[in-house]
Amino acid sequence: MDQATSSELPIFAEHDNDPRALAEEILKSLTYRVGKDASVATPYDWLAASIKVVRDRIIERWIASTKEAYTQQRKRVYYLSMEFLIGRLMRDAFSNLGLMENMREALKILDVEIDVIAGLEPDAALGNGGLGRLAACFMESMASVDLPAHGYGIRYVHGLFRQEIQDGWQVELPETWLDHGNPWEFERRERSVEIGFGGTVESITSKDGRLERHVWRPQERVLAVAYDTPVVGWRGKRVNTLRLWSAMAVDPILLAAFNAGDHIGALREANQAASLTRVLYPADSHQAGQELRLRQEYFFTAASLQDIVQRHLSQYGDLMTLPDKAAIHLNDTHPAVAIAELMRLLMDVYGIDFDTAWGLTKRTFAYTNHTLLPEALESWPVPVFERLLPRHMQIVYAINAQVLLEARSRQIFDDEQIRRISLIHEDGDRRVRMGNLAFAGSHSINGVSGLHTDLMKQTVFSDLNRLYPGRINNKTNGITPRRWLMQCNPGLTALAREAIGDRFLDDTDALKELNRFASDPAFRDRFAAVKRANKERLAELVDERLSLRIDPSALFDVQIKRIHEYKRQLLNIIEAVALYDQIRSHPEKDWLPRVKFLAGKAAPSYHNAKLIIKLANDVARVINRDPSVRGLLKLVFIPNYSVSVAEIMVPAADLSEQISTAGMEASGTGNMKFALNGAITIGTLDGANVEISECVGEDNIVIFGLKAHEVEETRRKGYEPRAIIESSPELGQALHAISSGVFSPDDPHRYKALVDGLYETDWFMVAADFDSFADAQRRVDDIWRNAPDWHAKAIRNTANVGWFSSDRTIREYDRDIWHAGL
Ligand code: B1N
Repeated sequence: MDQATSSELPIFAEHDNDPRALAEEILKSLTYRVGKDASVATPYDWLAASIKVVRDRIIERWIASTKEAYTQQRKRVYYLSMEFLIGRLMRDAFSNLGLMENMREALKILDVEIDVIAGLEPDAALGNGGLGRLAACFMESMASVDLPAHGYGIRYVHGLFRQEIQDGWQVELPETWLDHGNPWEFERRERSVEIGFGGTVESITSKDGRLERHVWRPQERVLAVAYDTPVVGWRGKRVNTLRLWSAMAVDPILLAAFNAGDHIGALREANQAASLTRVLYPADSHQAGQELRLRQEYFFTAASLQDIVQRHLSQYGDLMTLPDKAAIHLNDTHPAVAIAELMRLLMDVYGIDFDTAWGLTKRTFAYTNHTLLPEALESWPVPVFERLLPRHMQIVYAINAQVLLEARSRQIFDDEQIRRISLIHEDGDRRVRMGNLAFAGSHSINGVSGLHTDLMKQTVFSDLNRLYPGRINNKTNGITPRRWLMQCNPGLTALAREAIGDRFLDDTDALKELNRFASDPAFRDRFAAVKRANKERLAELVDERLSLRIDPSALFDVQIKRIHEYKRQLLNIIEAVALYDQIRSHPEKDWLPRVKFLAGKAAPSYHNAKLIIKLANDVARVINRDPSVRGLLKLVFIPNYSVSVAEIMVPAADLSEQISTAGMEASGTGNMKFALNGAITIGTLDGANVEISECVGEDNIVIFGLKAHEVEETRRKGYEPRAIIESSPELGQALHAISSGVFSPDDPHRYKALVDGLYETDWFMVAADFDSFADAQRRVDDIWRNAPDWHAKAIRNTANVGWFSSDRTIREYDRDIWHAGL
């Protein structure tokens, strides 16, 4: 048998996992839990019935894991994140429990095709991009390495919008992932907690006039209801909990109003409360800024903290041991108000003095920074913060007083530096700086790649790093190899198992043993055949969705990620236009067939990002229809990019485009997924590309462009993109074609402002890197021309990126930050 047999994996003895027994169980589940007869069951019913069968096995382990953490008095990790981009869960559960092949057979007995029902499961898209997907990979890894952990977040009714492309433009439609119910979640009404907003703060003084306590009297209250989803680790070792909060009115209906005949009015408040968790903000790496967002942040943070404190007290009875038994991790600053909230609970509810509370808080919290982009650094206007969270505002001032006192007493900071350390930004409007709050209240602050962490120390946090040295550390991101190799690429997984055995399934570093096969022609052929099959599957998807035929033997060049100017999809498209020009002017040259794939969503309010999507579609329409290109170049924009789409595109890629302006992409994680699946990277020395290059070796990656310090220097000296464009005929011609309407004859000026922006400002240095990028692409062509060499390099990519497993990342977090005892 190709796949792991069930006997290799620890499955509960009381369950019979033989396909026949499973088939019977699915049928029973269909009857008694879905309430349908097989003769009328829809594919959705079969999906629900199958999930419930595997869910039973998960629940038992879930209970056992929870008990184990309790009885062993283990320290728990609490991962607070505004986003969890989990995707589909059924395949993950089958695969991690070693049930994949048996479930496939069981369903076959019932005349149900597993791939058909698996395709119906909605993607839980409760996140925008890398940050949310990282949280999902971490949840899976924490369970896999046997770390007791709880994820806390928001149960958005509408996850990230569905993208349609209409006439080449992005159109956003609401995502309705809960339409058919969600068999993975368990509502826990008994864990509901009340969350307050607004109101006033009362100072209670004792008879002798001493200030005793502050009491916050919120004006509004909303109920936070917990929904739990089990998270199964590899081989079902441990099952952890993802607890997502949903908002509900404290009073579902205002009886007085209802009885007075105002039936609609009686429901208004309930509707308002529930709207709090209705929708995910669709801005990636950009501060949303609206009050509703701050409400969401406080809502889920406060609910989670009440839950954590309550769990700790019921087990240990004393909050002095909180830092020994709980590590609370802030996934960026979105939950950073947690620091003020824990201080409030400790002081106002449990009567602990400020200094003791501050010590406990710092020992409990750790914070990960995910971006240095100024527009993404969160800060809230003091008036908004104060109105919504009056007590927290006082606490932030008290913390700030403490921090500034420490800074002044060090006598190494001038006034400007003190101003930068302050939690309150004071020029113009006064704002609460959430990054500074998170830094001050945490014992550990980490970046997500080596380069990013260095830049953090040199830029946004340089003063705080001098004040509190040693807090900043690096934890290079990772990806779960279960979803991003074993599940999405069963062909490559089977081939690797045959070649090097099963050790890599538990330890991705063992993939290194594949290195010796890079020079083995028979193995290369088989590796190439796996890639070919994956490319055929993607070609089918393109044909189905876009009615476009593409040749699976062409080089598949893939750039999939959020659309953002710093990620430079524009550089890629301009290069495609230049190549198109070249092919037409030199038809005699030995061009290689290439298909360029783009996919990704733009924030609905991000004008240039949406224009770049339109440009991609405009250019695609012209190139794909032009007979003079003879099919040598195709451009495909795949709509509605999602985790599930990535699971098909990543294994099918030959070339991975990681071309951000150096210094701007904190890490990237798509870069790791592609390399693991045997794509060669064309990229800048940005984020984790630097470390990928170190792991695979510079012969197995194509690096181009300015380095981070060069970008900095170029800007400092005064960057002049116009001069660069004028000295590069290829770039000049391509830009001229775009701005003069060659690709937009219906609206010739559509791209004029976009192109003018490149001549005048070009903040992301597209022009500066263009020639270097185009040269790098021709180097790619040269490697591609030599197929055995290409495949050898591709194999070396898979073999040498095992280090990017999120299991490794999580072990480092535990070793250096959480100390939960792995
Ligand atoms: O986090 C990923 C990194 O791999 C990416 O390089 C980084 O861009 C991404 C505000 C963000 N940084 N900041 C965000 C997301 C949503 C939001 O509302 C900021 N996302 C990243 C994982 O480390």
